[in-house]
Amino acid sequence: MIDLYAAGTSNGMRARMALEECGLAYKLHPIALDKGENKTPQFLALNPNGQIPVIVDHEGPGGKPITLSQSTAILVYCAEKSGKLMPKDSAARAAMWQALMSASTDITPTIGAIFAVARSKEPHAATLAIFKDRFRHYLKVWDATLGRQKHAAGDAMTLADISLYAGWVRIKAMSPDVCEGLPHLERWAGEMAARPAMQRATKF
Ligand SMILES: N[C@@H](CCC(=O)N[C@@H](CS)C(=O)NCC(=O)O)C(=O)O
Repeated sequence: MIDLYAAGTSNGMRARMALEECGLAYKLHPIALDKGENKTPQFLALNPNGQIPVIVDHEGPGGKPITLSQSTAILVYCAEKSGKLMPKDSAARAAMWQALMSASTDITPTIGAIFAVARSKEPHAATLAIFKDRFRHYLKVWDATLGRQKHAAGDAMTLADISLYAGWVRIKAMSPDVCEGLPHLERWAGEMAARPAMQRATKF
């Protein structure tokens, strides 16, 4: 059994999506970020950064418990444990890493920047515009990619789809204006949304 500590943010959903899609048994422990539940001594013992998501796999490598933070590390851990969502073929695997990194290290931090500026006491319009433009550029490139192929990294569903979809769900809910006019992304997101594992993973 795996314990998952998470909230319904893109990073939290990303970890839960991986557990669900990989079919790994887990128990969700919701963490209320607005109440500071991520800053308690018990939580900081799991992740000194005080951030979700965190998993504790009581039957980790070698049968020993393992505690893991960083949503993308959790994605890779789930894929390796289950043998799912990471292509075996070297070229397909390289394509997966590229798409996964784009979703996790371009898309997700830009979402974080947009939310941080928008929620600040004195939101700076020009700074917000820079991050929204950057985000929009990434989405247009993803839209073109998904016009050529079924999934984020090619024909098969991989971890990259999970990472990208978690970001998409979050930004679509919070800032739908940035997501307009992207038909191929919408087609892909509709297919992702239809997956029962995704439906379970996005309900917090
Ligand atoms: N790079 C980390 C980022 C984790 C992160 O930023 N978590 C946010 C929620 S999405 C959080 O816990 N924020 C609360 C805080 O920093 O106080 C990951 O991918 O897991």
